[in-house]
Amino acid sequence: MATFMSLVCFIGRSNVGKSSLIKALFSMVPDIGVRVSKTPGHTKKINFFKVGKSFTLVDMPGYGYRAPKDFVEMVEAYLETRENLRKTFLLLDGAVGVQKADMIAVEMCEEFGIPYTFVVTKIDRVQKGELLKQLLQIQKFVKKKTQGCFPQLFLVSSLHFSGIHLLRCFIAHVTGNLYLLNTAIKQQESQE
Ligand SMILES: Nc1nc2c(ncn2[C@@H]2O[C@H](COP(=O)(O)OP(=O)(O)OP(=O)(O)O)[C@@H](O)[C@H]2O)c(=O)[nH]1
Ligand SMILES: [Mg+2]
Repeated sequence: MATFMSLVCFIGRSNVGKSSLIKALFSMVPDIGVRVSKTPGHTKKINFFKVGKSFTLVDMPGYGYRAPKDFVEMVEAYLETRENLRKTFLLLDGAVGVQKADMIAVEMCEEFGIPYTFVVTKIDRVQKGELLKQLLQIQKFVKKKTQGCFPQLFLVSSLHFSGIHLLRCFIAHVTGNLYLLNTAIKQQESQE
């Protein structure tokens, strides 16, 4: 039944790359239809993408610049009541790390005891030294300021598909779908 389907949710500042990440993660599912835009604040509503009968992905509107005015009410009400939410991925831009606006999402997850994980995005755009500096700061933040945050960071570039497969496996794992992912990979390999 749809209401008991596992959910994974993607949240982060406007333009951080939420919709692009969902698109990259599910490039194997051609009709998923995620929309990406150069204009921050593109995703205004909570969007749901059902992945077969296995689970549903939730693309949240961004917060911060050009966020919908009712962001907190809308997202908080949603996250608070979802018992089947397996994981919330909180996206951080690799160039800037944790920003003031991210505290809205961190506090929401901590307050409601929502299991969440940081994903560092757009790593193709950041120089290695700068990225390392941001990663160390994020790790320090996770250790000192959070309780419910998964300690492992995921690094991704949706443009170059870096780190995408590892995150796919993690999502399959947290939603209990590793078997399905393996089957999909084998099917794809046999078609190549
Ligand atoms: N270089 C690079 N650009 C990216 C990457 N991911 C996203 N972008 C670009 O960043 C911009 C915003 O991407 P979206 O995926 O729409 O961001 P969003 O977080 O969904 O934005 P809102 O819906 O407005 O909150 C687009 O121009 C993307 O092409 C990446 O990994 N590398
Ligand atoms: Mg979006």
